[in-house]
Amino acid sequence: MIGLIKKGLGKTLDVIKEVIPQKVQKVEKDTLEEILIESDVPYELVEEIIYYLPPQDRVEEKDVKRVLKSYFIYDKPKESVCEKPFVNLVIGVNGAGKTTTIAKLANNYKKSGAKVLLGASDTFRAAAIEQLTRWANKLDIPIVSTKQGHDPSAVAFDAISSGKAKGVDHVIIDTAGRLHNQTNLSNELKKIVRICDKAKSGAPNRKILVLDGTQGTSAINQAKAFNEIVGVDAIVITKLDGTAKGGSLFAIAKELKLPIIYVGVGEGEDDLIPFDADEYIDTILSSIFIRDDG
Ligand SMILES: Nc1nc2c(ncn2[C@@H]2O[C@H](COP(=O)(O)OP(=O)(O)O)[C@@H](O)[C@H]2O)c(=O)[nH]1
Ligand SMILES: [Mg+2]
Repeated sequence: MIGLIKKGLGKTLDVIKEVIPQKVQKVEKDTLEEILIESDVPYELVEEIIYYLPPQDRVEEKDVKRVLKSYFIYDKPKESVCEKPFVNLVIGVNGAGKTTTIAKLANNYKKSGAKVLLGASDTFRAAAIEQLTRWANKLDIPIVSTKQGHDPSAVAFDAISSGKAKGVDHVIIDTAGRLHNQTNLSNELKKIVRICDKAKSGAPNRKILVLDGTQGTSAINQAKAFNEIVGVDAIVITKLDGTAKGGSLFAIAKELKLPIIYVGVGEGEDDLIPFDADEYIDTILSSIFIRDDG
Protein backbone atom coordinates (compact mmCIF):
# COMPACT_ATOMS: atom_id res chain seq x y z
CA MET A 1 0.00 0.00 0.00
CA ILE A 2 2.71 2.47 1.00
CA GLY A 3 4.40 1.66 -2.30
CA LEU A 4 1.24 2.39 -4.29
CA ILE A 5 0.48 5.80 -2.86
CA LYS A 6 4.15 6.62 -3.31
CA LYS A 7 3.87 5.61 -6.95
CA GLY A 8 0.76 7.73 -7.28
CA LEU A 9 2.45 10.74 -5.74
CA GLY A 10 5.69 10.24 -7.67
CA LYS A 11 5.51 13.46 -9.67
CA THR A 12 4.42 15.49 -6.68
CA LEU A 13 7.33 14.11 -4.67
CA ASP A 14 9.72 15.04 -7.50
CA VAL A 15 8.52 18.62 -7.30
CA ILE A 16 9.00 18.65 -3.53
CA LYS A 17 12.53 17.33 -3.99
CA GLU A 18 13.32 20.22 -6.29
CA VAL A 19 12.26 22.71 -3.62
CA ILE A 20 14.03 20.85 -0.82
CA PRO A 21 16.83 18.58 -2.11
CA GLN A 22 18.02 17.70 1.43
CA LYS A 23 15.62 16.40 4.06
CA VAL A 24 15.55 18.37 7.32
CA GLN A 25 14.73 17.95 11.03
CA LYS A 26 12.75 21.17 11.04
CA VAL A 27 11.50 22.94 7.96
CA GLU A 28 11.55 26.69 7.34
CA LYS A 29 8.02 27.98 6.97
CA ASP A 30 9.02 29.76 3.76
CA THR A 31 10.20 26.47 2.29
CA LEU A 32 7.06 24.68 3.40
CA GLU A 33 5.01 27.41 1.79
CA GLU A 34 6.85 26.93 -1.49
CA ILE A 35 6.43 23.14 -1.34
CA LEU A 36 2.69 23.48 -0.82
CA ILE A 37 2.27 26.01 -3.60
CA GLU A 38 4.32 23.92 -6.03
CA SER A 39 2.13 20.88 -5.35
CA ASP A 40 -1.04 22.83 -6.15
CA VAL A 41 -2.34 23.75 -2.72
CA PRO A 42 -4.13 27.07 -3.39
CA TYR A 43 -2.47 30.14 -1.91
CA GLU A 44 -5.22 31.03 0.60
CA LEU A 45 -5.07 27.51 1.93
CA VAL A 46 -1.28 27.63 2.18
CA GLU A 47 -1.60 30.80 4.24
CA GLU A 48 -4.15 29.14 6.48
CA ILE A 49 -1.91 26.11 7.01
CA ILE A 50 1.04 28.34 7.91
CA TYR A 51 -1.16 30.37 10.25
CA TYR A 52 -2.10 27.29 12.26
CA LEU A 53 1.54 26.24 12.76
CA PRO A 54 3.54 27.18 15.87
CA PRO A 55 4.93 30.75 15.75
CA GLN A 56 8.61 29.75 15.22
CA ASP A 57 10.23 30.16 11.80
CA ARG A 58 11.10 26.49 11.65
CA VAL A 59 8.61 23.74 12.44
CA GLU A 60 8.71 20.04 13.22
CA GLU A 61 7.05 17.20 11.36
CA LYS A 62 4.46 16.49 14.06
CA ASP A 63 3.17 20.07 13.94
CA VAL A 64 2.86 20.10 10.16
CA LYS A 65 1.17 16.72 10.28
CA ARG A 66 -1.40 17.87 12.83
CA VAL A 67 -2.42 20.83 10.69
CA LEU A 68 -2.50 18.91 7.40
CA LYS A 69 -4.58 16.12 8.94
CA SER A 70 -7.26 18.54 10.04
CA TYR A 71 -8.41 18.88 6.42
CA PHE A 72 -9.49 15.26 6.13
CA ILE A 73 -12.20 14.92 8.72
CA TYR A 74 -15.11 13.83 6.57
CA ASP A 75 -16.55 10.42 7.35
CA LYS A 76 -16.67 7.75 4.73
CA PRO A 77 -20.17 6.46 4.06
CA LYS A 78 -20.69 2.98 5.47
CA GLU A 79 -21.07 0.31 2.84
CA SER A 80 -22.57 -2.60 4.68
CA VAL A 81 -25.68 -1.18 6.29
CA CYS A 82 -28.19 -1.86 3.54
CA GLU A 83 -30.08 -4.64 1.88
CA LYS A 84 -28.24 -6.20 -1.07
CA PRO A 85 -27.21 -5.03 -3.58
CA PHE A 86 -25.29 -1.93 -2.54
CA VAL A 87 -25.72 0.42 -5.49
CA ASN A 88 -22.91 2.76 -6.52
CA LEU A 89 -23.75 5.45 -9.04
CA VAL A 90 -20.65 6.90 -10.69
CA ILE A 91 -20.78 10.43 -12.06
CA GLY A 92 -18.35 13.02 -13.42
CA VAL A 93 -17.35 14.84 -16.60
CA ASN A 94 -16.20 13.09 -19.76
CA GLY A 95 -12.68 11.76 -19.52
CA ALA A 96 -12.48 12.07 -15.73
CA GLY A 97 -11.94 8.33 -15.47
CA LYS A 98 -15.40 7.03 -14.51
CA THR A 99 -15.46 3.90 -16.62
CA THR A 100 -11.91 2.93 -15.69
CA THR A 101 -12.64 3.57 -12.01
CA ILE A 102 -15.72 1.34 -12.23
CA ALA A 103 -13.59 -1.47 -13.63
CA LYS A 104 -11.05 -1.02 -10.84
CA LEU A 105 -13.70 -0.86 -8.15
CA ALA A 106 -15.42 -3.95 -9.52
CA ASN A 107 -12.07 -5.73 -9.55
CA ASN A 108 -11.48 -4.74 -5.89
CA TYR A 109 -14.88 -6.03 -4.88
CA LYS A 110 -14.43 -9.24 -6.80
CA LYS A 111 -11.01 -9.87 -5.29
CA SER A 112 -12.51 -9.46 -1.83
CA GLY A 113 -14.95 -12.25 -2.68
CA ALA A 114 -18.02 -10.11 -3.38
CA LYS A 115 -20.35 -10.54 -6.35
CA VAL A 116 -20.55 -7.53 -8.65
CA LEU A 117 -22.70 -6.44 -11.57
CA LEU A 118 -22.17 -3.44 -13.85
CA GLY A 119 -24.76 -1.17 -15.46
CA ALA A 120 -23.74 0.67 -18.64
CA SER A 121 -25.86 3.79 -18.27
CA ASP A 122 -23.57 5.96 -20.37
CA THR A 123 -25.68 5.33 -23.44
CA PHE A 124 -24.71 8.62 -25.06
CA ARG A 125 -21.70 7.17 -26.86
CA ALA A 126 -21.44 3.66 -28.31
CA ALA A 127 -17.75 3.65 -27.40
CA ALA A 128 -18.63 4.07 -23.72
CA ILE A 129 -20.82 0.97 -23.74
CA GLU A 130 -18.13 -1.00 -25.57
CA GLN A 131 -15.43 0.17 -23.15
CA LEU A 132 -17.35 -0.99 -20.08
CA THR A 133 -18.29 -4.24 -21.82
CA ARG A 134 -14.62 -4.95 -22.56
CA TRP A 135 -13.80 -4.47 -18.89
CA ALA A 136 -16.70 -6.69 -17.82
CA ASN A 137 -15.43 -9.44 -20.12
CA LYS A 138 -11.86 -9.04 -18.98
CA LEU A 139 -12.82 -9.18 -15.31
CA ASP A 140 -15.50 -11.81 -15.91
CA ILE A 141 -18.23 -9.74 -14.31
CA PRO A 142 -21.86 -9.58 -15.54
CA ILE A 143 -23.03 -6.37 -17.20
CA VAL A 144 -26.41 -4.96 -18.14
CA SER A 145 -26.31 -2.75 -21.21
CA THR A 146 -28.32 -1.57 -24.16
CA LYS A 147 -27.83 0.17 -27.49
CA GLN A 148 -26.52 3.68 -27.87
CA GLY A 149 -29.22 6.31 -27.45
CA HIS A 150 -31.48 4.15 -25.28
CA ASP A 151 -32.74 5.36 -21.93
CA PRO A 152 -29.93 5.24 -19.35
CA SER A 153 -32.47 5.09 -16.50
CA ALA A 154 -33.91 1.89 -17.93
CA VAL A 155 -30.42 0.37 -17.89
CA ALA A 156 -29.97 1.41 -14.26
CA PHE A 157 -33.34 -0.10 -13.37
CA ASP A 158 -32.54 -3.36 -15.15
CA ALA A 159 -29.08 -3.55 -13.62
CA ILE A 160 -30.42 -3.20 -10.10
CA SER A 161 -33.27 -5.63 -10.75
CA SER A 162 -30.88 -8.15 -12.23
CA GLY A 163 -28.50 -7.63 -9.32
CA LYS A 164 -31.33 -8.35 -6.89
CA ALA A 165 -32.39 -11.47 -8.78
CA LYS A 166 -28.81 -12.77 -8.94
CA GLY A 167 -28.11 -11.93 -5.31
CA VAL A 168 -25.06 -9.79 -6.09
CA ASP A 169 -23.46 -7.67 -3.40
CA HIS A 170 -22.61 -4.59 -5.46
CA VAL A 171 -24.09 -2.95 -8.51
CA ILE A 172 -22.01 -0.21 -10.11
CA ILE A 173 -23.65 2.11 -12.60
CA ASP A 174 -21.76 4.16 -15.18
CA THR A 175 -23.19 7.46 -16.46
CA ALA A 176 -22.54 9.92 -19.26
CA GLY A 177 -20.34 12.90 -18.49
CA ARG A 178 -21.57 15.00 -21.35
CA LEU A 179 -24.84 15.27 -23.25
CA HIS A 180 -26.12 17.74 -25.83
CA ASN A 181 -26.24 20.34 -23.12
CA GLN A 182 -25.94 20.85 -19.39
CA THR A 183 -29.70 20.85 -18.75
CA ASN A 184 -30.02 17.49 -20.46
CA LEU A 185 -27.23 16.07 -18.34
CA SER A 186 -28.72 17.44 -15.18
CA ASN A 187 -32.20 16.08 -15.96
CA GLU A 188 -30.82 12.73 -16.99
CA LEU A 189 -28.81 12.29 -13.79
CA LYS A 190 -31.77 13.26 -11.65
CA LYS A 191 -33.96 10.78 -13.49
CA ILE A 192 -31.41 7.98 -13.08
CA VAL A 193 -31.35 8.65 -9.34
CA ARG A 194 -35.17 8.55 -9.13
CA ILE A 195 -35.37 5.34 -11.12
CA CYS A 196 -32.66 3.65 -9.03
CA ASP A 197 -34.87 4.25 -6.00
CA LYS A 198 -37.80 2.64 -7.82
CA ALA A 199 -35.68 -0.45 -8.50
CA LYS A 200 -34.51 -0.66 -4.91
CA SER A 201 -35.70 1.66 -2.19
CA GLY A 202 -32.83 3.85 -1.01
CA ALA A 203 -30.70 3.29 -4.12
CA PRO A 204 -28.31 4.61 -5.21
CA ASN A 205 -26.63 3.93 -1.88
CA ARG A 206 -23.59 5.94 -2.80
CA LYS A 207 -23.09 8.59 -5.47
CA ILE A 208 -19.43 8.67 -6.32
CA LEU A 209 -18.01 11.69 -8.10
CA VAL A 210 -14.91 10.98 -10.16
CA LEU A 211 -12.51 13.90 -10.53
CA ASP A 212 -9.47 14.11 -12.79
CA GLY A 213 -6.49 14.69 -10.52
CA THR A 214 -4.46 16.32 -13.29
CA GLN A 215 -6.90 19.24 -13.16
CA GLY A 216 -5.89 19.98 -9.60
CA THR A 217 -8.04 22.45 -7.75
CA SER A 218 -9.95 23.49 -10.88
CA ALA A 219 -11.95 20.28 -10.45
CA ILE A 220 -13.59 21.90 -7.44
CA ASN A 221 -16.14 23.95 -9.39
CA GLN A 222 -17.05 20.92 -11.43
CA ALA A 223 -17.62 19.01 -8.24
CA LYS A 224 -19.83 21.73 -6.81
CA ALA A 225 -21.98 21.64 -9.94
CA PHE A 226 -22.52 17.87 -9.69
CA ASN A 227 -23.17 18.18 -5.99
CA GLU A 228 -25.95 20.67 -6.69
CA ILE A 229 -27.53 18.43 -9.32
CA VAL A 230 -27.76 15.12 -7.47
CA GLY A 231 -25.76 15.39 -4.26
CA VAL A 232 -22.43 13.60 -3.97
CA ASP A 233 -21.50 11.17 -1.20
CA ALA A 234 -17.87 10.47 -1.94
CA ILE A 235 -15.02 11.44 -4.22
CA VAL A 236 -12.52 9.44 -6.25
CA ILE A 237 -9.49 11.30 -7.59
CA THR A 238 -8.00 9.70 -10.70
CA LYS A 239 -4.68 10.04 -12.54
CA LEU A 240 -2.71 10.99 -9.46
CA ASP A 241 0.17 9.17 -11.15
CA GLY A 242 0.17 11.67 -13.99
CA THR A 243 0.37 14.88 -12.02
CA ALA A 244 2.49 16.96 -9.69
CA LYS A 245 -0.71 18.45 -8.30
CA GLY A 246 -0.96 15.97 -5.44
CA GLY A 247 -1.49 18.82 -2.99
CA SER A 248 -4.84 19.65 -4.53
CA LEU A 249 -6.45 16.97 -2.36
CA PHE A 250 -6.31 19.32 0.63
CA ALA A 251 -8.35 21.97 -1.16
CA ILE A 252 -10.76 19.40 -2.57
CA ALA A 253 -11.42 17.92 0.87
CA LYS A 254 -11.77 21.32 2.49
CA GLU A 255 -13.97 22.94 -0.15
CA LEU A 256 -16.29 20.03 -0.83
CA LYS A 257 -16.53 18.70 2.71
CA LEU A 258 -16.75 15.21 1.25
CA PRO A 259 -14.66 12.12 1.89
CA ILE A 260 -12.10 11.07 -0.71
CA ILE A 261 -12.51 7.29 -0.78
CA TYR A 262 -10.09 6.17 -3.48
CA VAL A 263 -7.32 7.50 -5.68
CA GLY A 264 -6.46 6.19 -9.13
CA VAL A 265 -2.76 5.66 -9.77
CA GLY A 266 -2.73 4.09 -13.23
CA GLU A 267 -4.83 2.62 -16.01
CA GLY A 268 -4.86 -1.02 -14.92
CA GLU A 269 -7.54 -2.78 -12.88
CA ASP A 270 -5.32 -2.90 -9.80
CA ASP A 271 -4.52 0.81 -9.85
CA LEU A 272 -7.18 2.02 -7.44
CA ILE A 273 -6.17 2.42 -3.85
CA PRO A 274 -8.31 3.22 -0.83
CA PHE A 275 -7.46 6.75 0.17
CA ASP A 276 -5.94 6.99 3.60
CA ALA A 277 -5.22 10.57 4.69
CA ASP A 278 -2.55 9.50 7.20
CA GLU A 279 -0.66 7.59 4.57
CA TYR A 280 -0.99 10.36 2.03
CA ILE A 281 0.29 13.00 4.46
CA ASP A 282 3.02 10.67 5.71
CA THR A 283 4.26 10.09 2.18
CA ILE A 284 4.47 13.81 1.49
CA LEU A 285 6.17 14.54 4.82
CA SER A 286 8.65 11.69 4.37
CA SER A 287 10.17 13.60 1.48
CA ILE A 288 10.64 16.71 3.64
CA PHE A 289 11.71 15.45 7.06
CA ILE A 290 14.61 13.29 8.21
CA ARG A 291 13.34 10.25 10.06
CA ASP A 292 15.10 7.85 12.41
CA ASP A 293 14.15 4.91 10.18
CA GLY A 294 15.66 6.70 7.16
N1 LIG B 1 -2.72 7.35 -15.72
C1 LIG B 1 -4.00 7.17 -15.40
N2 LIG B 1 -4.94 7.16 -16.36
C2 LIG B 1 -6.23 7.00 -16.02
C3 LIG B 1 -6.62 6.82 -14.65
N3 LIG B 1 -7.97 6.69 -14.63
C4 LIG B 1 -8.39 6.77 -15.92
N4 LIG B 1 -7.36 6.95 -16.76
C5 LIG B 1 -7.39 7.11 -18.24
O1 LIG B 1 -8.15 8.27 -18.55
C6 LIG B 1 -8.86 8.10 -19.78
C7 LIG B 1 -10.35 8.40 -19.57
O2 LIG B 1 -10.88 7.42 -18.70
P1 LIG B 1 -12.40 6.92 -18.78
O3 LIG B 1 -12.56 5.92 -17.70
O4 LIG B 1 -12.74 6.50 -20.14
O5 LIG B 1 -13.16 8.27 -18.42
P2 LIG B 1 -14.74 8.58 -18.43
O6 LIG B 1 -15.02 9.33 -19.68
O7 LIG B 1 -14.99 9.43 -17.22
O8 LIG B 1 -15.46 7.27 -18.34
C8 LIG B 1 -8.60 6.67 -20.19
O9 LIG B 1 -7.59 6.66 -21.16
C9 LIG B 1 -8.12 5.98 -18.92
O10 LIG B 1 -7.27 4.90 -19.17
C10 LIG B 1 -5.58 6.84 -13.64
O11 LIG B 1 -5.82 6.73 -12.43
N5 LIG B 1 -4.30 7.02 -14.07
MG1 LIG C 1 -16.88 6.49 -19.57
